[in-house]
Amino acid sequence: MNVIAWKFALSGAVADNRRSFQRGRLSISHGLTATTGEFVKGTSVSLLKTIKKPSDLRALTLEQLHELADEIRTFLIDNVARTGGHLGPNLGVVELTLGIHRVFDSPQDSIVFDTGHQSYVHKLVTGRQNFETLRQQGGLSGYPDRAESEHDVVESSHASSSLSWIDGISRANKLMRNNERYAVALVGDGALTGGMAWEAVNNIAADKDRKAVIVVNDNGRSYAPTIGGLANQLSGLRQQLDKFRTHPAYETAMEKLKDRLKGSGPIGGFTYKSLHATKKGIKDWWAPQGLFEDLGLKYIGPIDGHNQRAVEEALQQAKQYSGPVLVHALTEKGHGYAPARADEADQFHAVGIIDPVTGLPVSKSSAQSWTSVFGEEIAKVAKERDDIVAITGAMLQPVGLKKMAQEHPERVIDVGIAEQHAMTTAAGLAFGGLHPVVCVYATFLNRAFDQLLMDVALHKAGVTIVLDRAGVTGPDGASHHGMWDMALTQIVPNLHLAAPRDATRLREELREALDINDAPSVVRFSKGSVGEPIDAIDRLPDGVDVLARLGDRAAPDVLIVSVGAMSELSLDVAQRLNSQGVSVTVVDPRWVLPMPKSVISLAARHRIVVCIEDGVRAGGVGSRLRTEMRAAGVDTALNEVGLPTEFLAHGSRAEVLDRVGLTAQQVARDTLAQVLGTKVPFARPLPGQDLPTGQIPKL
Ligand SMILES: Cc1ncc(C[n+]2csc(CCOP(=O)(O)OP(=O)(O)O)c2C)c(N)n1
Repeated sequence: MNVIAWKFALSGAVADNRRSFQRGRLSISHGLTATTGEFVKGTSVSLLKTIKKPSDLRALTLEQLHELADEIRTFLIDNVARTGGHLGPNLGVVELTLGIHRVFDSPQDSIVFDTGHQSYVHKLVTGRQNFETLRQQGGLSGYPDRAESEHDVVESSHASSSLSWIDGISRANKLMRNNERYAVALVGDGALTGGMAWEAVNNIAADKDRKAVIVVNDNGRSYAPTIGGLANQLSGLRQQLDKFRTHPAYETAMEKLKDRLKGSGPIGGFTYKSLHATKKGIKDWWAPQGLFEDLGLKYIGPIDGHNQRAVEEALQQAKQYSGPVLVHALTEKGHGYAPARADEADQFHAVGIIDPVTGLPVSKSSAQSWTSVFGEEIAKVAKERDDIVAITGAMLQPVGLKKMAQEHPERVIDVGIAEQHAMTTAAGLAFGGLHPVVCVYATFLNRAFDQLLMDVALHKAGVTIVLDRAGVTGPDGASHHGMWDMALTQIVPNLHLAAPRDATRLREELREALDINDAPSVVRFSKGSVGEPIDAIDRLPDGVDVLARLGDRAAPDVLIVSVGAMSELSLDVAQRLNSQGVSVTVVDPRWVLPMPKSVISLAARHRIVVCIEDGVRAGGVGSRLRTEMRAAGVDTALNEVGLPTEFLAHGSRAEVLDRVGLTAQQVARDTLAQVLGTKVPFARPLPGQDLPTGQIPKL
């Protein structure tokens, strides 16, 4: 029999959640003491299998709910270990998700998951229990997805937006007279560090008639511990929780007393005010309710987010309150799974394929990642230059800043999930004489575009922006491909943009970027392993690398302009074309902005230019090259090869590239047809050759 033994160390922080029971060969103990258990595959999710829709949850007893929560954790560990995914966050929201679905009525009530990486439990109780192909092409998305279920509302997965969503939904419900409908957001303490969340709270709180419920899933962590003033206050609170327990009876008694005193004349009113002040004083000392109540938002909590009864009582209370309300739940990321709890870095925020027993990766790639090349180099430069400071938006380790942070902690700044703030604070640091390096995933640059344009570029601030995970990323799907950055940055005056093709060029171009002190410089690179070095056969005086010259050098046909990580594919295309008698030059501009002059003059000497990039075609490098060529009077045909303006669903990087035709075979085929004059754009005819007779599309 296939037996998997797991160590469950259910180290719930809260004493009154302590329970221990034996079911089959699964032994789980919730509480302060860690225990171990064994799990027999296939026997442990029988109750979960009976849950087809949220209303099925309402028939369960509290004991059954506990059992279901354990089954869900078992299911998640077993399945996510095989596919990879966001394990820690989902283990932490089991009780909260069950509670929300029992108290509220989705899809009449809208449930919005901030960021959406913690929606696996929601998927399980809304009819989606096939996790075998999670995040794979054709399988379930790793985030909410409207195409999958009517219970999914928001699929954008860029953090801190959920409160704006429920502000809009609850306002619409009111205006449309859907007065019975609630809008509920589940938002992490990490996501609450984003400015958008506070803009939304300011609006939600202003309207007392809204049925808007904010459930804060406070686990003290983003990837790493959440930073900032709010986080410090919440962290102090967690330490106090064992001493001070909230109890709904406390609230109820206070409410009753309040009504009696208020209704009993001036003395009663005075006594109420004093009592109320005392209550607020005690609570404010250890709870952040003042923060929210000062904005006019009703605050409930803090509650133990792993105590099913407490969760549901708080949510019921929130539902009955006639106005916007915030429920503050304390949880643990990775709750119930010892390897996740023991993982200091990020408590299994996201894992690859792991051994469920040990939590260790099944196969450890020895290949070096782009991120680690950057991480090593920035740490080296930081040793050489005191003016280098790095900024991260709650992703210190994922963007490779760990080494620099260990060596120069004072020069690595985590600003929280606050990319807009990161960019402008960088402008301020540059003004103060430093050279800031803002490190974000390429997709999150979108958040900070105005700040890049108006605060950094307009003020000629020497800020370097390092974009990790640029291009097609794969399993995280539409919201996570880094495909917009090159189109966005094209329109920023004076911006310098580098797209290194390998580790050597990344180190080199990073250093070049750090020497630009009067304009923004961007260095963008892909996800995953960096691959073998691709050496140039020649470097032109303006820094452009020639990677290949194949065929007749006196009469070159095709100029391939390869952007960043597309060089391997570009060289493959060149070989395929050359085997058909086409002569090809392949160049890597290294810096695509400003566009090097040598690329324009090379374009003039070829019959067709093919620009290959893994960014969106519209407004991308190819389209910029066309503009620059035309401005220089060069009318050589140009084909922009890149990504369509579409939201590309999840799959592996290779599968997604194949879907959009970004393969060597397809590009070579198209280019050959263009050279032969059977596909537009037609290559310039050879001297003495007739104009192409290929089909011109009918418009
Ligand atoms: C705008 C934006 N920046 C960065 C990220 C990357 N990211 C995904 S989850 C996460 C941490 C979220 O922490 P929290 O909201 O507390 O949720 P938890 O994972 O703790 O459940 C970050 C930084 C993102 N999704 N969106």
